[in-house]
Amino acid sequence: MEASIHVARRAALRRAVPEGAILIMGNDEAPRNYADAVYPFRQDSHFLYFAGVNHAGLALLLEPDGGATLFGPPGHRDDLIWHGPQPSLGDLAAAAGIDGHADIGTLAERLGALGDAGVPIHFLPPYRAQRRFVLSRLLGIDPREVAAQTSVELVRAVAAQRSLKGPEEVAEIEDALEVTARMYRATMRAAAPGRSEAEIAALHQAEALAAGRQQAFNPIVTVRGEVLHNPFQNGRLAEGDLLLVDSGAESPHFYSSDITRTMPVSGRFTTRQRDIYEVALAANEAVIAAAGPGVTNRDLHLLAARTVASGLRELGLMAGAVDDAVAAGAHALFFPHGIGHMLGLDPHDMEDLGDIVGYPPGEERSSQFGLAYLRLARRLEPGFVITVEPGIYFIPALIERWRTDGLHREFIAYDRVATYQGFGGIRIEDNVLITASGHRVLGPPIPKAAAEVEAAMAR
Ligand SMILES: [Mn+2]
Repeated sequence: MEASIHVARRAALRRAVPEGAILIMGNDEAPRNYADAVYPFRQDSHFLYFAGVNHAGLALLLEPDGGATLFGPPGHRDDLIWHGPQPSLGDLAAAAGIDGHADIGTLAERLGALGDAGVPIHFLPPYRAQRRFVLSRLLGIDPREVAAQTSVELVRAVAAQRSLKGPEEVAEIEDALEVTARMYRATMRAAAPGRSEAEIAALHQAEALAAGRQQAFNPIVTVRGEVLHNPFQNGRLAEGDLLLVDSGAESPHFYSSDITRTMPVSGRFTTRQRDIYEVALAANEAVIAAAGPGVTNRDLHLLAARTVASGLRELGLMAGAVDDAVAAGAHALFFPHGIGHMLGLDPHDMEDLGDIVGYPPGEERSSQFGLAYLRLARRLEPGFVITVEPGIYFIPALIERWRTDGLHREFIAYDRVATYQGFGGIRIEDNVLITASGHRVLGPPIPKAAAEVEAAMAR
């Protein structure tokens, strides 16, 4: 990205937080088992947003006088041998439009001098343990006090700024979605009885790897879609299974995409599968149609819940008045998670900043099962990018627990639900930009209607 973009972002942040110094830490390498064997490096998203530099061990300081300094390791004379020629710290600073740079070994002293002069130092909450200790050392505060001393003013400013995606950010997400669309088409072609989840997961990710892209998060590739965040890929695809895949490639500048599709392993939905699929699809489409500025995401969530409850009622799985069932939370037996979340540099954008991102001041998360998992409830604005991802699941342990506890007996047809044992789960997820006039579904179309999915699987 152009340095001018990062310069403008830093200037906007400075206007929102005019007093004090602002410290934005980059990520360090994370060792797997010893120092030199590391997990794939992922830069801190706030650091990417304000500096755009994809190197480990850096820190950005916005000085009280309006200047900026990039702090980083001075480098070792033998780096050339192990890592090849590297850009200097000055090169990295120049690429980000940052005028000053300094050895990171001097950062603690610099922060100490600011502190002594009574200058407040704003920093964001750490999400890695190692960062907590770095901040503790840099700022001279107890590690247990670091989270409490993070700057609410900075958190609010960063959340407000990063929530509104500029055209260059939307273009990045759509670039990621181009790759993600290829991943899904390849997977729909490949899914078949007898293949392993691991094999399908490998083919799925190969499209991104071959394009030089990382995954935005560990993909879910499972025939047990009712396990919402199933991290395992040790199953085998069998006739009659539904394969649920939830994944997304990253863009060249590390923006996320986040798509879910569910497909019949045999290549054709059974009547029972198609009936449930159509309900999930109706919820996905109703929410997308209603998405726009001024609507709250809580209302979109409840629209999805009503669509699910009404569809399941028609199939004889739920009973009673739909509005009453949704108000009571009975639909959450089948749709226990939220309708979606912000999407940007992170798949769950800025989740490290907490509910300030998804909830307006004074509004807390509901304690009701289901609604409690809604990550984004606030009123939508042009420039937000959100996911729309309703799902319908038959979770044996949850059904058993509710039935034993006698929960919502007036709304759930437990005897009929019992006949769906082993059905699995369906989720259909798209990425949507809120515009001034409504919304735009981002990226190229990815087969979604039941007939489109079947056609993409035809061999
Ligand atoms: Mn998602």
